[in-house]
Amino acid sequence: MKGIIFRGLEALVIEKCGMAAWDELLEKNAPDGRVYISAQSYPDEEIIGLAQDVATALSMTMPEVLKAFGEYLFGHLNRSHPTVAKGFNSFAELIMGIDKVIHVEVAKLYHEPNLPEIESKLIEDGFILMHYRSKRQLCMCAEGLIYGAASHYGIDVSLNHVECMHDGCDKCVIEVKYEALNG
Ligand code: MNH
Ligand code: ZN
Repeated sequence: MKGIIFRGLEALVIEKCGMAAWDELLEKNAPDGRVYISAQSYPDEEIIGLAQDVATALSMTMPEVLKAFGEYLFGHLNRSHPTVAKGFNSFAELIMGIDKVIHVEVAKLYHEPNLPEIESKLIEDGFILMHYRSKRQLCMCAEGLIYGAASHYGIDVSLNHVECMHDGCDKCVIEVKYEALNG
């Protein structure tokens, strides 16, 4: 996982719980002297460990933490790469462009990123069906990112996770229903 994702979690934890809390989490879950550099890769287990301890500290479940993190992460990614989302005029366009536009750009900017496969299909105005596949199984993070995108465009969204890799399915299927304000 790229450092930029860890930096997002770091910013969220520091904002909500303070610097001391983050230092403690880091000490427990990362090698001594760890500093996350956005473009560098770090073990996936490290972010899972950090998120797990955030969950324990806040009496939240792991899916709840990943979802809250994903929501925050959208703004974080957007601040780091302000031109990427500017290319989309609506929430729906952005969601339709995750795999073929956003993550294609990401693959140009980062060396060997580990990205999920995301297929979005516009079923009708206000309804997108999303397929998510990744060996990291961060589908709750994807849900959070979708909520973050919705709040960026000021629209209402409701998600229905109808199939999940965590239940043994080969992919996650997420129904994305959004308030159609001109698409
Ligand atoms: Mn994107 C990783 C989904 C928007 C840049 N992205 C991930 C992951 C998910 C994801 C889930 C975690 C890896 C995995 O599941 O295997 N991303 C989304 C969704 C949206 C999205 C659902 C919009 C909604 N992502 C964006 C935007 C940017 C971006 C906007 C940047 C401008 N994403 C990234 C980067 C990674 C990532 C960078 C990290 C890749 C890596 O760790 O190697
Ligand atoms: Zn899932």
